[in-house]
Amino acid sequence: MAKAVIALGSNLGDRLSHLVHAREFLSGLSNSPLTASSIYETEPVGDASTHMYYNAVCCMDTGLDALALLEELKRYEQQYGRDPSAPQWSNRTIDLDIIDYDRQIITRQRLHVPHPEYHKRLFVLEPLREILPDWRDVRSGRAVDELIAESPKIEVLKTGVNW
Ligand code: A4P
Ligand code: MG
Repeated sequence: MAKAVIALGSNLGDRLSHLVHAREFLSGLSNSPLTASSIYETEPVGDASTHMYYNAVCCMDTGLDALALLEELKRYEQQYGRDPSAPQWSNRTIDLDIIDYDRQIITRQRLHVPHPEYHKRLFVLEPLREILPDWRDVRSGRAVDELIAESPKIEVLKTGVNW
């Protein structure tokens, strides 16, 4: 069994319903109850994004290996309305990224774990710190508090939205 940390993001359409639906999907893949952060409303990072995001992070236990988990997430994204030919970083109904897989460093053509950019993205780090306050980056050993202090500042608002 492996512990996987998944980041969820949505900035198109009914963002709450996209996150709720994706959380149910992740629960179905997890062998124990999911740990989920609050939903954060965040300023878009990157040129192609124009709408505010809802972001969250979930931690799950999975019997799937890392590539099989990626396949499941990508299949779900496509079924659930992502256009696979849309430019990178464009607005999206749902984005599911593997932030961490059992503290492993994985460098495959289709899969990089930890997710290459997460350590400087407050829209991942803030919800991550909420559920895993003792988190350390497996590459650098830096604590999540340090990563947050060093990340480019963007607007990140913890919502009280029930999900
Ligand atoms: N891939 C490689 N490693 C991974 C991994 N660890 N997890 C490959 C998931 N996928 C991984 O990803 C493109 C390809 O990356 C996949 O086919 C997979 O084989 P994608 O999710 O289809 O495309 P993307 O999301 O547009 O690209 P990417 O690089 O994942 O972008 P990000 O990092 O997801 O950034 N601003 C705010 N506030 N909130 C956001 O959630 N998200 C983005 C997208 C930009 N700005 C944002 C947010
Ligand atoms: Mg992605």
